Amino acid sequence: MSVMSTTLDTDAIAAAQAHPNIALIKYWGKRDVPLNLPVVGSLSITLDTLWTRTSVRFGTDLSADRLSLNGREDAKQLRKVSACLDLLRARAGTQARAEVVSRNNFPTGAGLASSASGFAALVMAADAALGLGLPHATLSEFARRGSGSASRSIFGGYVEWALGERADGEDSVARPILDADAWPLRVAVAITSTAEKAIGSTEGMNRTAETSPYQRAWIDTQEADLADARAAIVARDFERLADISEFSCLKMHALAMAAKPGLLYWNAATVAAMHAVRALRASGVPVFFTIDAGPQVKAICLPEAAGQVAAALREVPGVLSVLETGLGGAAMRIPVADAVAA
Ligand code: 2P0
Repeated sequence: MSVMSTTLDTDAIAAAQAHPNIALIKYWGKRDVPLNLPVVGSLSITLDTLWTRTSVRFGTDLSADRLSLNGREDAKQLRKVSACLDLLRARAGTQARAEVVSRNNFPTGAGLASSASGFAALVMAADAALGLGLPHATLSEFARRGSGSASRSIFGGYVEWALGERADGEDSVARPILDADAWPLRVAVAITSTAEKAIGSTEGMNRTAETSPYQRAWIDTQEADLADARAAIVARDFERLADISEFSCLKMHALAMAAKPGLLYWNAATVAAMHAVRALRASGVPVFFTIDAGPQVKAICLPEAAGQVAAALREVPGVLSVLETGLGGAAMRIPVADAVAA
């Protein structure tokens, strides 16, 4: 591999946008914690209305990396951001520090996967700023190092993150399996709390792996779930995707609840919203739920049911608000002005 010169243009700056994704077949558990290598493959949908926009400027005038997240310096996330940028700096043969400005148009840290869109936008912007032009598979690998689910937000529509076999993780990357336009499902996100979650995903996964008696069964049954979901997506079989997605969601939460001490990401409104979705489906509405490491309920439905699903969720006691979105595209470069605009 050729190593580029260590001198940078003074305007080594670029920006990118990425969307959060929601796993239908869940990622939970790491076989390698520093590399974020999963114990299972996973499958997700990328959203459209929600985004992270990030600009990255590499400058020889900077003595340390800096991160502004939603208008505030963020020291907590900086270490992970620096480690992720190091991967791109190594490819570019530069030591230059970076100034990162990032913002989300949705609540951070409340189970809406801001780390997924965040690290996907970061690596795409840094790749452009350094003029690397790395393949999307490599961007997915680097985004995964920041946060596992970020590997999937490099791509749009329906996306699968492969388990991989290699110890270095080069084959544990995501790939698109169907475009959003080919099956434009809709998503209603019922927000039941805007508080930061008490137990982060990494800690939750590690505790689960160490203490849950269901860990082995979780690993052993995932491949069949992935195959089922893939087949449902290829056939545009909503009922089949609904069944396997709710199964994977409840199985992941059962696994985590059986950790010591048990992880309970739901509140009363979460459970009420799950029942509301089940009642809708029982009455013939094409909708199912999924829930991640937080209390929000994501209801996925066919387009014609979107209005009814959102209205029903708004009626659920304890639901604070409902975000409506469709499926979105891949992470992409955007003008720097668009990333930093107020
Ligand atoms: C997922 N979640 O597949 C699963 C389902 C939450 C529940 O990926 O430790 O923020 O950074 O790799 O990606 C959230 O975990 O965790 C997640 P790290 P990440 O979407």
